[in-house]
Amino acid sequence: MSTSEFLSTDAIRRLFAQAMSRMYRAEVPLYGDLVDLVAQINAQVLDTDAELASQLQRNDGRGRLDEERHGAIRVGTAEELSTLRRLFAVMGMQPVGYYDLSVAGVPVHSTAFRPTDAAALAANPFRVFTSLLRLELIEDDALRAQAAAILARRRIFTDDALALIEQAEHDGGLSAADAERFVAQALETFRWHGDATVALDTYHALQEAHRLIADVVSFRGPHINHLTPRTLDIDAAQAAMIERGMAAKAVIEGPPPRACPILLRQTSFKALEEPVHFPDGEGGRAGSHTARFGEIEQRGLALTHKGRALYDQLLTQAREADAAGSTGADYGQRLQAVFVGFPDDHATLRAEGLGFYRYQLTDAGRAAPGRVADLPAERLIAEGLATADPIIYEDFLPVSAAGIFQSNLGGGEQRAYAAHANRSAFEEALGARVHDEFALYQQLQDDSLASLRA
Ligand code: OOG
Ligand code: NI
Repeated sequence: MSTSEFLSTDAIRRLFAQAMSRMYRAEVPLYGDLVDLVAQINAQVLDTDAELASQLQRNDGRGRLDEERHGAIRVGTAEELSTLRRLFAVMGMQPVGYYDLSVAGVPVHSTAFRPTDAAALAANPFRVFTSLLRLELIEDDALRAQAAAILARRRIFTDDALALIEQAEHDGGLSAADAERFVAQALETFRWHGDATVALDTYHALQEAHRLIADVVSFRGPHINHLTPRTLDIDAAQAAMIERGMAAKAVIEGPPPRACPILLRQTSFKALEEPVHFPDGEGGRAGSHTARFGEIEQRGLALTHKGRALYDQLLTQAREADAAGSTGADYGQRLQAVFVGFPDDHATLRAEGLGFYRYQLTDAGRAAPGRVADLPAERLIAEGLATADPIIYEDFLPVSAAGIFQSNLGGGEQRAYAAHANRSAFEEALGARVHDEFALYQQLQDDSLASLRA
C-alpha cells in the first residue's frame, strides 16, 4: 500500500481520543458532566474575552480546544511500557519528559506520550501521562516477588492490537479500515475491569505496601484513571463544580491565577469508590477500589529553563512557608503573595527570557516585507507588524501530579522513599530516550521567528 492511502497519525489519534472519551463517559458519568461544564465555561469566556478568542484563533488553539484532553495510566513492567510506546507511536505520540514522583512518596516514575510538532499539536494534542511502577521500592521481599510474578503473567494488549502495531511499524502506517480496527483494539487495554485478578487478602497486602501498588497489580490492565478537559477559566470552572455539588479538591494545583497564565493549573474531584469482585472464596468476594477520578486544567505559557527555575523556587517558598505544603487554609493567599515575584505581562516575560512565544506577521507586516526584514522582533511587535502569542505548555508538573496522585488514592498516607530519580532505568524500560520538552518549545519558537523572515 502506498503512503497516500494511509490514514494520518493525527487522524488516528483523534479517533482514539474520541473513543477514549466516549468509553470514559460511559464508565464514569461524572466525567461527562465535567466535560459539559467546561464546554459551557469556555463558550462564556470566548464570548466575553475577544482578545483571548482571537489569540486562540491565530495560535491554532481554537480548533483543538473542544476535543483537548489528557489521560493517565499506570503500568507494571518494562515490557508493558515499551509496548505502549509502540502503540502510541502509531498515533503520532512520543514520550516527552521524565517525572520522578518517588520524592513525593509515590513509587512511580513517568513520562507523557504526546504529539510534538506544531501541526500535530494543532490537529489534536491528546496526551497520556504514563507511570511505571517501581517494584524495587516495595520493601517486603516476598510481596515484591509475588507482585512481580502476578504482573509477569498478565497480557494487557489484545493479539489484534499487537498485530496491528507490527503492521503499522512494518508498512509505515495503517489504512483507514485498519486504523479503525486498531483504535477499537487499543481501547481494550484501557478499559475498566470490575473483577480483580488477585485474592482479597493479596489486594490488602499490596495496598498496605502502597495503594498505588494495589491499583497497578490487582487488575487485568492499566485502566484509564482520568481524562481531563482543558478549561479557559479554572477558577470559574472550580466554582461551578462546587455549585453543582461535585467534591472538588480544595486547592488548585500549580501557579496562582494571573493576567498571563503560565504552565498548568489543575483541580480534580475525588476518586470514586467502586465495587470490585475478588476471585477467592466460594463464588468470589465483594470489595471495592478507589482509583478513578475527574480533573480539569487550564494551560498557559510554556516557560524557559530560566522561567521554570523561578517558578520552582517560588512554589517551594509558598509551600514551605509554614511547613504545611499545599494543605493550609491560607495556601492560596501565600501563593499569590510569593508569585508577585513572577512578572505578569508578556512584554516583560519576553524581555527577561522567561517564556516561549510564537511570532507571526500581521496583515500590516505581510504588506511590508522590506521593513520586516530589517527590524528585530520586538520592534516588529511595537510597530504592529508582528504578534507574539504564548506557546502553550503541553506537559505536566511533578509537584502538581504528586498532589493529584495523593488526593485520589484515598487514605491519608504520606510516605517518602529514599530512592531518587532514575531516568536511565526508565528509558531502558521504555526502550527509547524521552524527548526534552524545553528543546521542543525552543524549536517551535525558533521556527516561528524564522518564518517572519521567510
Ligand atoms: C497521574 C497523575 C498525574 C496530572 O495531571 O498531573 C496527572 C495518575 O494519577 O496516574 O494526571
Ligand atoms: Ni491529570
